[in-house]
Amino acid sequence: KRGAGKIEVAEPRNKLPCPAPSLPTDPALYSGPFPFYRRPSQMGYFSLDAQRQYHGDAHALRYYSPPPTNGQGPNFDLRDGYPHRYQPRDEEVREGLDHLLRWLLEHRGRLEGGPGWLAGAIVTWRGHLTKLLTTPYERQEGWQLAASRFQGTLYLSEVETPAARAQRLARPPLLRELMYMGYKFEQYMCADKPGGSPDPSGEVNTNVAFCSVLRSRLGNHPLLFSGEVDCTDPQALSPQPPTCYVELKTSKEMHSPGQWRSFYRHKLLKWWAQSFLLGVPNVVAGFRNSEGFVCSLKTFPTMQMFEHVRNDRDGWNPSVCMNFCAAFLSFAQNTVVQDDPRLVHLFSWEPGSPVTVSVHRDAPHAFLPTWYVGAMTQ
Ligand code: 0WD
Ligand code: CA
Repeated sequence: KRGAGKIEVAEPRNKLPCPAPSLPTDPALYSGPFPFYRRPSQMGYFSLDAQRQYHGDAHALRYYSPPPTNGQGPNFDLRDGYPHRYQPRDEEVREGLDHLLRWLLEHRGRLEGGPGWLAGAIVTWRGHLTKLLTTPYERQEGWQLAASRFQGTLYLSEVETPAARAQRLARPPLLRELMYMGYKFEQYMCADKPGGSPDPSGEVNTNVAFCSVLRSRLGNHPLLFSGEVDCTDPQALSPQPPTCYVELKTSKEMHSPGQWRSFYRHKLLKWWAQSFLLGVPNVVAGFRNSEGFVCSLKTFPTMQMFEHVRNDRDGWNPSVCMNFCAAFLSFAQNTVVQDDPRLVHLFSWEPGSPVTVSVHRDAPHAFLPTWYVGAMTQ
């Protein structure tokens, strides 16, 4: 039996219309004790090359290579190479879960967890779970998650909202350059070989990615998810993935206590959610000045991020994030009852409202590809 969520869904009463089920997102409703979250273990990995082609290897994994700490700090020009040495990924291509499904297809015969483990699991991208974790505190951007049940497994795949699409198509030039600068920072901090040196003279190609595939469990929900990993630290004290992984971020230099407070309340929440889910122990931030140069670095241990908001009335709470995510997963498990890869329950959320559901069949919302469904049915 699937676990019942903490959230009461109104029961249909005789002769009264049945209200459509929905899930509230107010933080106050989710402030119980921290739920069980299994230490994520890596089940495998894959790489996407410069043409965004899948490879079942780790060739795209890069190695953490920070600048020497001899007196002066770094001086990374994040705008260097823009736009001439920039190959951005084609964002019109809707990949859905495809790369993760290919990995799953190729490894389904030798998954740990025993026979039937996959049938009880939820399969998704880490980035989708990050959005669920931050939902109780999000005031700007809504989301849509498409869900299908197939051979027992619940698959969750994000759908770009019309508002997000409009924003992307109208992305101001300065924001485009800012996106480039985040990837450029990775290039300054990573080498292609362990012990090697970064080479910032090359192109920045955002098709290239190394993705880790992990197993975990939130409450009674077994999880199989994949997330993009920036680099591994060859000198990590615990060399076993995911604890050797490092997440790289850039942020605006801060000059006042108010700016730090706002950074802890908003940015650190997103950084925590993303890295905690995958078990990445450290986030290394490069702080850029108004000219786009990184002149200082700071390491934020994932498990210490909450300390910056623990005593802040307007801060965030990891328990709220995880309890809401668990409640959403229960809500989704209880809503998507029919096992049918062509049936989609679309969960939609906008800030200030509860999560609502609509039901669809086939295009444009169905996302499990026929090559996957066919091969799994053999
Ligand atoms: O098709 C899409 N709209 C998306 C594709 C949305 C989100 C992710 N993806 C892809 C990513 O490219 C990646 O290959 O899915 C894969 C796994 O992503 P994830 O780890 O689950 O996603 P998330 O945690 O949101 O992002 C991790 C990194 C980002 O790092 P930062 O430091 O910015 O959080 O994946 C990259 C980015 O480097 N990334 C993307 N790269 C190219 N295009 C995109 C994107 N749309 N989104 C995230
Ligand atoms: Ca990053």
